[in-house]
Amino acid sequence: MELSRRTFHALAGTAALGFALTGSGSPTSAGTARSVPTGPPPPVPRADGRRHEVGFDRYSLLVDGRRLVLWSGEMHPFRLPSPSLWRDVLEKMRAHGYNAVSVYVAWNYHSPAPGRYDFTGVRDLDLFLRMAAETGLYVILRPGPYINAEVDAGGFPGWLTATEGTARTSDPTYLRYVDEWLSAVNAIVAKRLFTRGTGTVLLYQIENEYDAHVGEPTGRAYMSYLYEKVRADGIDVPLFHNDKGRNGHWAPGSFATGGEKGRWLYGFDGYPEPDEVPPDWGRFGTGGAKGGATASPRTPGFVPEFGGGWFDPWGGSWFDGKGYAESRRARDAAYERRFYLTNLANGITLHNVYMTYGGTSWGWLPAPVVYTSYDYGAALDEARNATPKLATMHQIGQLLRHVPDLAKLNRGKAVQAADERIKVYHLANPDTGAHFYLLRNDSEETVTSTLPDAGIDVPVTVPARDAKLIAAGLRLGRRTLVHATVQPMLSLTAGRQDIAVFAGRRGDLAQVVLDCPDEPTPMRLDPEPAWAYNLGKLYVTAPLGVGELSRVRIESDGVDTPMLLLFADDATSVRLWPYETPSGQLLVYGPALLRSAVLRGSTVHLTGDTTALTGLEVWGPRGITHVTWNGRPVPTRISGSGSLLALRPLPGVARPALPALDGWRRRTENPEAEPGFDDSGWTVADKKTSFSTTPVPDGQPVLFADDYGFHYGDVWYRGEWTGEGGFESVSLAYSTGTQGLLMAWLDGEPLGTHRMPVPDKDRARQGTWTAKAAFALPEELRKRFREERGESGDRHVLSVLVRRMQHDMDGKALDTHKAARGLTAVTFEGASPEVTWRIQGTATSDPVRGPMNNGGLYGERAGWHLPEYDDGDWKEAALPRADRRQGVTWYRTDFRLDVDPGVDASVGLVLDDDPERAYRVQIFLNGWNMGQYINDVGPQHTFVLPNGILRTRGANTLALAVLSDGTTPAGPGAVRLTLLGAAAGGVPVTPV
Ligand code: IPT
Repeated sequence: MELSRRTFHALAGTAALGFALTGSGSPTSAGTARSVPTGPPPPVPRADGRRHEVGFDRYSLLVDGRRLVLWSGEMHPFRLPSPSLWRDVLEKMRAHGYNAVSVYVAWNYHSPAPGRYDFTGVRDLDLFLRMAAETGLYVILRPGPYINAEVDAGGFPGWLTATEGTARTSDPTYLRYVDEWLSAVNAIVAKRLFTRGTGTVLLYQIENEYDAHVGEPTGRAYMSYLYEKVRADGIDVPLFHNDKGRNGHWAPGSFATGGEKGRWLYGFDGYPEPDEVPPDWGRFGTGGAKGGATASPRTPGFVPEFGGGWFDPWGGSWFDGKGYAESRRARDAAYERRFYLTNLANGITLHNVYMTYGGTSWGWLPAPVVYTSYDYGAALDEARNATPKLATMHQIGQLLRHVPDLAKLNRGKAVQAADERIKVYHLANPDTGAHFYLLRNDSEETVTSTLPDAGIDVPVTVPARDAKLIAAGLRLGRRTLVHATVQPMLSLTAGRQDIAVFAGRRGDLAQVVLDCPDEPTPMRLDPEPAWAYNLGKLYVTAPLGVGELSRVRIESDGVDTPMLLLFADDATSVRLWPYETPSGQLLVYGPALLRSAVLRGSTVHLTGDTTALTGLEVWGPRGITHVTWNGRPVPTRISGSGSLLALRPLPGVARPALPALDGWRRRTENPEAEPGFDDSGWTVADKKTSFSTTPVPDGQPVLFADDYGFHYGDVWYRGEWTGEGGFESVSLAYSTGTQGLLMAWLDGEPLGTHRMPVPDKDRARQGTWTAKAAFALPEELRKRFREERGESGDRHVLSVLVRRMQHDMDGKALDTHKAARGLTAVTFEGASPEVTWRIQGTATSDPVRGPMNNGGLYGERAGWHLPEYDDGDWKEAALPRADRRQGVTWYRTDFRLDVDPGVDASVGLVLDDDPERAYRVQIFLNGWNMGQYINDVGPQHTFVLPNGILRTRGANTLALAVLSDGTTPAGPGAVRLTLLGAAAGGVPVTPV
């Protein structure tokens, strides 16, 4: 195609006029600086059998001497109880540009009792680490011992709440247990270290946001102890701690680190509110808590946790959870760009987004503050679907991977935008001559401005409360970018051509200027782009999002390799998949996900997902002539852009049909309320002392459930006495987390239900969830007792069920996880009977589903939640129900699914009813406790059922344990399955 001003005008129309004609500015010095050619991206980490060196300087990590920017996402294997699906999430992260995954390991999840540690099944840490290595992701491992993480007791095992000593200090008893835990974890991790070539564990965190004993001997001794312990266990990768804010806590030198230099990183966490101006951390920013200097000048900028969403509390009262759609709206894709790009502009080169996949706090895992879903408003939702927030992550992740210039940045000379509403950060790589300008718009309007100080006199648009990173003087393959008005996304070489991708918002105008000493021959492959050549520069413009992908090919400009420029809006950018193979780089365009690419002979074998009919286009190494998709040959032709282009679109997905849930069977329980119930096997509650932070009331036995080995879920008490039974009233003091409750019966007659009131904010923060339930003796019982008066030897039983919810977290290292759970004191008015208390919680810890699957309901103790339980003698029941009853009623049904094996269907269970009805439901799918629904509290109505636990081809058993307080009619109301996502593709799922 001919190249001239005339061509340009003809093609570009008015859109780009101002650009080419005013584009006189040979921009900055940077634009013309000779930059060094870019090489291939850093190797994808694998368990490759070789030794590796992991070091760092003040700019970045150095892996085998090569700079690495860590772009990591947090997921918690314990929040996805189906190992096959770990792979799904990991592959999605890897494909979307992450190069690392950060994981907490929760002590409580693995340890049902002191000395017992279980890493099998859904708890198989080694399997997770192997999968991460197979996927090509580095791992940041965070085993606590304390993790916070909105899990029960912040990750401390229930049994630790009943032990001596103060947790999170150098207390010897506590440290003895810590040793047990770390020895167990480290035995697995030491075999999966990247340094050894047997895994990809790259960094290891000790403790979590520990700011209680900073500068105190116990704090220093504790941190030093953890450090030495982890080193002694053979963990030789850099260690770090996540400072709660940029306070400089636990910076290098603040405690004994074994005298090792360069083995301890400083990191800090950040969870800014969406309406905040993104904070400057210091190194490159103009402000900063430490007067512009970094808290740790010799280590690279590191945020081990940066908010990728936020957790949501239970509904009702002042904390008022609104559901995760709100979380995702408040911290949307633009939030991510504004905050994360500001982080990069502040010199952060190790960046982990908490959460990237939030998952499910199933069973009794959630801390009192949260309900079952831990979706977090993350980039990948709880049902494993991509959300629009992934576009930000994808674009930045690919950029960091493919543009190594970003790994070593200094602050450049101050640059101001023509429009002062745009804040500019100017960064420069001292070695390559590349310059980056972060343009941030904190205003409420879209702003279009030039950057005359940087020689960029074409207008750059930044939408309201958004940000954009633009580059100048950047080497793209064999050419140099003078500058561009949109963000570069990647640069790679596929076979005979260099490819550069630019991405941005739909409707933005991309204007890209390339150095071209010789007048090139551009070729427009899609209708939108236009160009002009002037004084050694090629000006290309393309409006984003008018079509899908816009392609321009440049050749004959004196460079022997042609270059392909691709322009994508957000929606298109997330369908562009770079992939590295041993024979070279690939770029695939079209499908919803690319999981893998393998070259064999002249064929490239691709696997991945489609969610709708889609085209497929592959740019790859020389000699590739054939393509397969998920094992099937795809007929292609060679396109004008040098790709292999599918002749026909790939099919989308047929959405599987889900059955209605009917055929329910029903059975009531709580025989524990009956006086004649045999409780001889229960534990006598007669202890006199406790290590709980809750005082033992004078003259009463310890009633705290944890002291008797019952750590999770519901707990029953039976107080028995003989003698004249009459009393005026009984006061039951109890302690639970949020949404706890207590119900009581005397001699089989209901006394009533008491719900834990929500304390004021301060008390709630301190974890003070205690109340007294006072029940007066009902008239019938009074009468009965009057009649019985004098007949000595009468036996009375006070039965109490406490839904105690979970242990508090211990964020401030005050042992708040040791606050009692269950009954705490019982006092009678009008009598003083001699009561013998017995207590019963979980029967035995489920060896497969783990210690947090079950509480102590009768049905749970009798296995009513299990698929193998025979409910043949239960009564048939139709939903919805409206029963008024204090106590526990179970509903069971079976259903079959027949999802095509090639389809990844993500299924949820929805419960709905009149919100006035006071009842709650524990949901058991095939025996697994998938969470708790509280009908009159909310906000959660949909519960994700992970495949593997859910049999997508075969029979499933659903059991609902309904706890109703008798003050209103109780359901279940509507109960149905819902399809939360469907893709053709997916990972093979092994039943759990
Ligand atoms: C930070 C914790 O480190 C993490 O475990 C999690 O609890 C997260 O917060 C919130 O989801 S603590 C910080 C917000 C004070």
